[in-house]
Amino acid sequence: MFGKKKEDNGFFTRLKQGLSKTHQAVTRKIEEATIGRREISEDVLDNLEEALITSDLGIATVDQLMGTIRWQVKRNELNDANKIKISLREAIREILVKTEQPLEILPVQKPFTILTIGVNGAGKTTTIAKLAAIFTQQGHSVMLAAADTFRAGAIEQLEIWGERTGCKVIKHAPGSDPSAVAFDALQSAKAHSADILIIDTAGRLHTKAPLMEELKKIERIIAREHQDAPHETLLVLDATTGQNAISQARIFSDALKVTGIALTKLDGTAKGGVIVGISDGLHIPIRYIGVGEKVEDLRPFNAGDFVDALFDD
Ligand SMILES: Nc1nc2c(ncn2[C@@H]2O[C@H](COP(=O)(O)OP(=O)(O)OP(=O)(O)O)[C@@H](O)[C@H]2O)c(=O)[nH]1
Ligand SMILES: [Mg+2]
Repeated sequence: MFGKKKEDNGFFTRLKQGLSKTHQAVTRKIEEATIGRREISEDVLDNLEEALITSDLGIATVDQLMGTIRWQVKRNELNDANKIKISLREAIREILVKTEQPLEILPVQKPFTILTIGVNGAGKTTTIAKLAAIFTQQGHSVMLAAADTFRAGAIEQLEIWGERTGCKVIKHAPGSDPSAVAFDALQSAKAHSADILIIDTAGRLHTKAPLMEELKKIERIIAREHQDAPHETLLVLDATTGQNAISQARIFSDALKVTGIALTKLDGTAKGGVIVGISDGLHIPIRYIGVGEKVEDLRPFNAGDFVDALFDD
């Protein structure tokens, strides 16, 4: 196992460092609730339940996990409080593994088109830059569409990343129609035979209906102009927003066909447990996780590594 981690260019170490606050929040509380108790009393179970709720796992998920624990206690399969951590770890791994579905760049008619959406500041543009670097390294040609025409400086921000990653950026003037940018970018990517087109969009509150309509329009235009596109609608969620990330995901996926999630900013937050609630409650593949601001800090989501980083000391 160590060999695998070593080959990982230190990402496992960064993942572990990034998750250290969540690790502390989750495991310390579980340990406080369980370690040194010989019997599993109602008290221990109540404390454990509270520990999980305050670790941002979400009520429904905690109910389910506690149901399993209580069942195991009842059947005498769990007769030692110290074993609770092991049982929880396995139950959490089982939840996470269901949404471990890395994004595959399918051999579709070019370009494979990725529409990126999410609330303000979630990490969309940074994630696009990181993806551009990953895909370019894999030998794909990548183009970017600056369809965030709303926020001042958004186009320049994407252009800087385009320069750094060597990807062409298609843009219009600030304030222009984002779906027109998406349309042009698609034509240009086809003309250049680009493998992948990634479309940046303006951050929007999921509660603002006209802005959601604007996103739907982009989705419609891409679908009309290109077969089976968008091939991926990637919702970027900020882990530091905790349970709010789950309600964002519900509202965005009511409006658009969200096919994948990138969960950013898992570093520096104690709310990383939210990934379990996202996995359990939404059934949308978690494609990537972000544990830092650097390009190499975005990685395909791997449930096993995540659980190891979360529980191991
Ligand atoms: N620590 C940390 N910071 C991140 C991560 N991902 C993004 N950020 C930071 O979050 C901030 C916002 O990122 P952006 O990519 O501009 O977010 P956005 O969703 O495009 O924002 P808008 O365009 O305003 O909607 C930046 O300072 C990023 O460096 C991450 O995984 N970890
Ligand atoms: Mg942005």
